[in-house]
Amino acid sequence: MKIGIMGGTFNPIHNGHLMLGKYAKDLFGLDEVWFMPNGNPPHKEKNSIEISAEHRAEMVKRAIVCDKDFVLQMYEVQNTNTNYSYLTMEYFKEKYPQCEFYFIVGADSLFNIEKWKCPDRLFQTSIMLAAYRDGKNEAEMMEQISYLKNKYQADIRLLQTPNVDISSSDIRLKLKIGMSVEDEIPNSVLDYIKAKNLYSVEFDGMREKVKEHQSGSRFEHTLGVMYTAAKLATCYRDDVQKALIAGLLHDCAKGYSSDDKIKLCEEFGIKVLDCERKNPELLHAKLGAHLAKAEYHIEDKEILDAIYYHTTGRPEMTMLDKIIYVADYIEPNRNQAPHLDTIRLLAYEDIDKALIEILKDTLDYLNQTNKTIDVMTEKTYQYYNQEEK
Ligand code: DGI
Ligand code: FE
Ligand code: FE
Repeated sequence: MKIGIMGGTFNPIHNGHLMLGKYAKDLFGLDEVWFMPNGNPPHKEKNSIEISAEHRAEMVKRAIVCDKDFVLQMYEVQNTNTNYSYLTMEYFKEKYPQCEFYFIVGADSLFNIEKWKCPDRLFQTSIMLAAYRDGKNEAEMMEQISYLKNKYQADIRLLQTPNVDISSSDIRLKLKIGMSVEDEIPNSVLDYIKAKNLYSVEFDGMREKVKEHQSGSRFEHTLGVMYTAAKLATCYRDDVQKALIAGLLHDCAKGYSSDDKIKLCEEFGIKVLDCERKNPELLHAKLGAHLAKAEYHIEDKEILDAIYYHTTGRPEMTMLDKIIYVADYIEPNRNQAPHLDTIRLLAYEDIDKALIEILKDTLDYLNQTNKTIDVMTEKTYQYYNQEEK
């Protein structure tokens, strides 16, 4: 019998894992693939919501009913002190001496496998299948494989898979915000997550309140900004929770008519500039910051400022200001603006450069459409363009 071993946290299991199992099975003629959730992962991700091994295993169980050759292997869940792969595999080897084991790892693992405990003993128990996605550093991978082969007499083979961009951490973020993950995990898993209320987070009723005040597509945009802001905050080590809340509330005043925006601003003592009177739409940012405080009880100045300046930016923006400004422009539902592909990549490499590109394109757009330019938009552009030089 040829047995594939897919170990992992499976927090939660997703279609990428299932596809990997299927490719391993088909390409290497495996008789079974054992999906093996780990009990207590040795290198646990910070801030990830704690989900018990039992829940993770139950999700795996529900996900793998799609294939009769997929098996839930509970060994590491039940043996909480035996999480080292080499020990698990030595145990299987002894218990099932007639079986040949194929240990499936992602490309990342191939590069840090020497940091695992006793990689030499792991290599002795199993053939390694290294998952490889099209177009990703093939040369580096081949080099690493031949290095490991020479050093450990390891049997390592490439497992070529299509490029699916699904990750458990991304799914957890989407579930937290309340975004759809239907294309990323099986329905059976999603039903379980909903029934047990795993991963979801309460935003103190703010999410529902914003939803009431926004059209369907505007609310989708709001969720997209939350999602992108959280990813940018993670990338730049900023506060993810603040980014989520600022994203949630940034357009909370968008729904009012132009007249109401002016009226409300006057009522709340928010000064209305000339250019804002001509383009009352601009006021939703200032009004939004006011409502965030008055109606949503947000006291945090950083969050309120990020909302206040989200349309025009300002000189000396905080990281949160930049995150909301950029996320607003690049969130997944946006598709009109020019250079979106470039700016989306740039945002995670150098947020200031992304900021300048967005300001530049916004000013171009405003000039082309003969719209009045807010002094603050102009100032922001001057400031950052100057900084760059
Ligand atoms: O509220 P959103 O549509 O999600 O995004 P936003 O708050 O950035 O507003 C975008 C609009 O604001 C976009 O059409 C460009 C416009 N805008 C940005 N800066 C200025 C501006 N409009 C005018 N008239 N003047 C500006 O300086
Ligand atoms: Fe806005
Ligand atoms: Fe917006």
